[in-house]
Amino acid sequence: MTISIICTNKDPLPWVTALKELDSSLDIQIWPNEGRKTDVEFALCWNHPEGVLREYPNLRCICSMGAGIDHLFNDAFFPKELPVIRIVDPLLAQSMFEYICTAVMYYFRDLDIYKIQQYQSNWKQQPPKSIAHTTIGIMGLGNLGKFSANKLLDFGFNVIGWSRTQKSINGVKSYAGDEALGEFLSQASILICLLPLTNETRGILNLETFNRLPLGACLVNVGRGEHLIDEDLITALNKGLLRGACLDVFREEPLAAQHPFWRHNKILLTPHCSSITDPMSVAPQIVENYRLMKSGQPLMNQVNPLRGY
Ligand code: NDP
Ligand code: OXD
Repeated sequence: MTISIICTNKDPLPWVTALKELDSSLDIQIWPNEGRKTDVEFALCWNHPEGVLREYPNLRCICSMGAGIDHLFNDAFFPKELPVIRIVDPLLAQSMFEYICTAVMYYFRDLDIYKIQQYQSNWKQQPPKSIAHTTIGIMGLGNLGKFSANKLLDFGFNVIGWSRTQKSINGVKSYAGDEALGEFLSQASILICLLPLTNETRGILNLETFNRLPLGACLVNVGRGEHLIDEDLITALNKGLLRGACLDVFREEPLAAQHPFWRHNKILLTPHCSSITDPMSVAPQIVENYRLMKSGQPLMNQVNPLRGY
């Protein structure tokens, strides 16, 4: 029985080390240099080449190396009959919160405005704001969104969240479903996208959405690049509908050198680094799932293929 690590833009070696440290008897191979493809029963994947998973006739389980699984379902030849599992990890949630908190504070303390003033040698104090009167709207109250919502609440922000189903999180007003989206958006002066990419959420960050936010709201997109309509963001920023956007994810990664986001003075961008899976932290859940698979027991963190997340 072999575990194959199939990834194109991640270094597989730290994953091999972390897994072997837990169980030195594991047979771990790295795509495309596995011995016999017929031995592979468990695939650990990140941006695998399209169709490659069809080369393993005895594959029994596919595990994402991150929280998101859209990179798997993007493959037109994905073996839909196999169970898919993903990463749910407290360190990933903490790291995502650190990024979101930094972005929120950047806008809350007007650092974007002071940066522009600095280039103009403009010594001007912005009016102070109250944390309790600043509303942070989080789209997606799952593993990552809920964690950040609770932490931002501890800072004193007014936190509201939007999800598919109603949530009960102490202190966080929950909005659910398409019919509640407008009411949710109308209050969010900083909007954070932590949704998974599905047919329902693709393109959700569009001009109509931006028009429903309070005038001059800020956007933080840490979900996926395809949540955002790029041209609509530029329009909203240029018209002043939005004050600024902090983007960590893009339709095409790495972002092409000629993309207008690089040079837009109201955009702060980072290279998909808001929360990077730590192999040491997640190796125990992967090994545990591998054992569960071998013994035919229910897997942890299994994705619902019908929902798409
Ligand atoms: P979860 O599956 O735990 O949570 C997803 C949340 O989104 C749930 O609350 C779900 O609602 C909600 N949701 C899904 N579809 C809809 C919809 N149509 N309308 C409203 N709400 C919806 O995911 P995680 O929190 O673990 O991760 C979220 C995403 O964050 C990942 O899929 C990935 O894209 C991104 N990510 C980005 C990283 C980065 O470095 N930039 C790192 C890690 C993750 P409900 O609870 O009701 O089902
Ligand atoms: C993830 C990611 O989904 O890194 O974990 O984007």
